[in-house]
Amino acid sequence: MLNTCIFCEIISGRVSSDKVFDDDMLYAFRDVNPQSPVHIVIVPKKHISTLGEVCESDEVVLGHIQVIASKIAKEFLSLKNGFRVVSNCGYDGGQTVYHVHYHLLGGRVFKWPPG
Ligand code: DGP
Repeated sequence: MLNTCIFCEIISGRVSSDKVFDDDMLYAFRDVNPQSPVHIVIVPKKHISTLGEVCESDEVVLGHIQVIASKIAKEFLSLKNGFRVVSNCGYDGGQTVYHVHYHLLGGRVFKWPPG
């Protein structure tokens, strides 16, 4: 069986998604299983499996994701009281989709430490 990546399928449009933002480096869409009133997934268009696999050449796109997460939160979603950006890495980190992504969560107050 061919090993396909669900986020690559979403980025290509072969699998539908509720898109929030898109540019040449990244794609952002609403999570299918939201953990808060606002739950967006932001993914680099380049397939990188985990944060544990990134290299120096990925600095630009990973930095860009932080800037766009802030822009989406403030300008598109009006999360004026704050928000959380999380990237789960590997088994211990709770990662289930092995294409690097950042969760942008908002619309409620989050606890720390996370479970
Ligand atoms: P993580 O567990 O950190 O790897 O997060 C993966 C997230 O991706 C999880 O919150 C659910 C979301 N997700 C998985 N498959 C799909 C999908 O097909 N569509 C959408 N919109 N979200 C998905």
